Amino acid sequence: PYFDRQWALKKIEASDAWNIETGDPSVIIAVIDTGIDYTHPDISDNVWINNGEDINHNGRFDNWPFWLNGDIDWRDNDGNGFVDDVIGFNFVSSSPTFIITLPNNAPKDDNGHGTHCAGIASAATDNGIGIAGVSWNCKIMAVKGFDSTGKGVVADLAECIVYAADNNADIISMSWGRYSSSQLEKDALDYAYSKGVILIAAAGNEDIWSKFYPAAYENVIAVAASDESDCRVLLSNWGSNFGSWIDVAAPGTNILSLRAKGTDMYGDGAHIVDKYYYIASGSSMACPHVAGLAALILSKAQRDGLNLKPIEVKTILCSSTDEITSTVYTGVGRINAYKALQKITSVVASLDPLPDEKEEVQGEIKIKGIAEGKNFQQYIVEYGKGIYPTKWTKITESDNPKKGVLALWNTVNLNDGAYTIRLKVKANGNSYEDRVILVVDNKNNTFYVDVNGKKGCRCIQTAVNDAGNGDSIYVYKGTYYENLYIYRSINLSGEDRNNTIVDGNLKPHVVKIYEGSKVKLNGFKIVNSYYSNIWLGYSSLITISNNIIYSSKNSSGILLGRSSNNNISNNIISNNANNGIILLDRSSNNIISANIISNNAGNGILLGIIPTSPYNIISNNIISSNGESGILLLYPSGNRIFGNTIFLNSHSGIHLEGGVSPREPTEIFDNNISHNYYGIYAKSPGYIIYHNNFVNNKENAYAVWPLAMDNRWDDGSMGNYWSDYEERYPNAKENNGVWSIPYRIPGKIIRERDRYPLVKPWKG
Ligand SMILES: [Ca+2]
Ligand SMILES: [Ca+2]
Ligand SMILES: [Ca+2]
Ligand SMILES: [Ca+2]
Repeated sequence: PYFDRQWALKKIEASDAWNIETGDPSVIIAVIDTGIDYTHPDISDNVWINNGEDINHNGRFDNWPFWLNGDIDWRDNDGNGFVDDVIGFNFVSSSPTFIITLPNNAPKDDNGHGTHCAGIASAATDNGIGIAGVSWNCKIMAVKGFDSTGKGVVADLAECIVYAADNNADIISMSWGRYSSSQLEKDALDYAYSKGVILIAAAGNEDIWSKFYPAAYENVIAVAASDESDCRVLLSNWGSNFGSWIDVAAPGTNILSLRAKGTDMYGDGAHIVDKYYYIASGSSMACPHVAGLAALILSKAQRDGLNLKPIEVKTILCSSTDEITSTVYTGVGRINAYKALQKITSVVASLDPLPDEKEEVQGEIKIKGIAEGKNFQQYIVEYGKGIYPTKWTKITESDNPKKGVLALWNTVNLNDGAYTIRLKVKANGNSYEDRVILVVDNKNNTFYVDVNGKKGCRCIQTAVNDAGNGDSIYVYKGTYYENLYIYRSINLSGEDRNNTIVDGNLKPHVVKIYEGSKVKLNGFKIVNSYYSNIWLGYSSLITISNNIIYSSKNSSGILLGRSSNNNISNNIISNNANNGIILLDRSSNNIISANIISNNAGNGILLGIIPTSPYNIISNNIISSNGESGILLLYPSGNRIFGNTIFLNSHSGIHLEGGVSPREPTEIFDNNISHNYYGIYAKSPGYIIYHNNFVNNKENAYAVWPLAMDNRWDDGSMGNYWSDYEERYPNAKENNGVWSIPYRIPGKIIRERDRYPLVKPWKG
């Protein structure tokens, strides 16, 4: 009944595929996740049963004690080492409890994620109710490695993998991961792989190039998320990860599947459909589509008398895709079930990994891999320019199967840039393939980008993909609707910062520099991100200069996280929905100078939040008319803030917030601060503030009791200029350029005072 709402199944041509194969109950998909609601009417018939533990022999899991004729007897009846694992097992390390209870290891889904994924792969289908799974009859083994909050630890997950492999799972579906690899987890996966288990995992949703594990291990099929138009998912608030390590894409937006009883993954009630169903998005949902298809492939192969190895299943999956649209690599294409089921045979087309797009290659390259199979006819190795080539050039071909070096490829006389290598294996009258992408960089050169495609390529990201370390990109005037990902050391310049416009189309970021170094970005107008216009994460030695950074919808002009030793200068940063520039999470030793930062709805510059951002220099900026303060400092240590002109900000010129003494004082000097509500609003201790001119602010200074203390308001002999001094201390006498009576900072704290207030404004 819901089939019309399952766009993903139509996209992968599931109906035609089901005319060939609907899945055999002997094929088992282990879903390692938050468990499964095995009572859900749309999956209960497809839940794997461990017959040895089904002690009432009814083919169902009856999760109550044997004395009530259930399956629970607190014994390991089948001797596999696990008690009462009737449909799988709960590996979540249970927290110690003082109430002694008998263990119940049922992998119940208390989160909803696992049931949703299981339904996508193999909901009971054609039973007159609910949704269709990719496979109709294959069994789901419920292996719980994540708790109700979605947290899981590697040790538990490794146990989950080994359990699935030891209990005859054919496929393991893993809709989860993290950005670090683990030897323990890899060993578990290698063990499963050696037993012939097909391993499939989600690529992650952070819209970045970084490897996400377990998807990124070599023996695991990495699945990115695509949308209804067969584009890599890039929405306002998330995007599928990408990169040469991705194998295939599969549908991953607005996927209708099962809702585990009592759960609401997004917690907003809005994604629940008719009580038993749920709409969710992410590469988590893409992954079980591939797992379900792998189950169909195995089922059909079984009927054909074939026992396929994981690498053969992967070959079929990757050789039957439809084209995907993406400016960054998102796998060979989007899976197609119907095409896959027409290509079932025992063939391997597999290329070994080459240096990925973060590295570069030079000279002659050995292309290694495997080209073999039943009724083998021929293999061809070819290359094409770019990440989704339309033209291919043959490197070599052979009528003999081979394992090892398949071809030698000399890149010396090629133009530098990104290339795709494709291995085609012809066997059984069909064609099979694998691809790798790499970047050839034999020389330093400049790539040109032109919106009309006359003087260069049309798309900036294409040039970024082509550029090796040290290369340059020159972008002619025009408006480019792009979201750029920069990860090599390149010099990116626009022809004219008023008219070379990169418009982010309200997608997450316009320019994302993640784990980057020595990137130069200048001469652009960068507008219309959903989050920050420029995002620097874990990056250093980046120079951002002479740009206009304008109108981020929900966040800041420039956001730095964990990024140090960068230089941001001579930019105009205005009209952003939050801060002009924000430094977070140990971003240190950055220089922010000579920018104009105005009309942002939040603060001009925010240095913030524990862990603090130390040792930055903020100098010679013009910071005006921002909706909050000119500069907001939260717990900063050892920063230097000088030479700035700060005026007409709604709250304060400089706002010191956070009641903890810094390890090293931040110095604030030589600034001109005028026409703000507060010139300086001090709500924290330990600053040194001198040689500033506080002129005609509604309140030139205010110290908040009891947090502002031990601030020093002079350099030992000279303090600051306060335009309201004389009206407050009419009897003061001049004494060598300073007034004879200290300037007490307004507020309840008597000790906060400028001992040497200046008679005349300070002039640098
Ligand atoms: Ca039973
Ligand atoms: Ca057992
Ligand atoms: Ca038992
Ligand atoms: Ca180059």
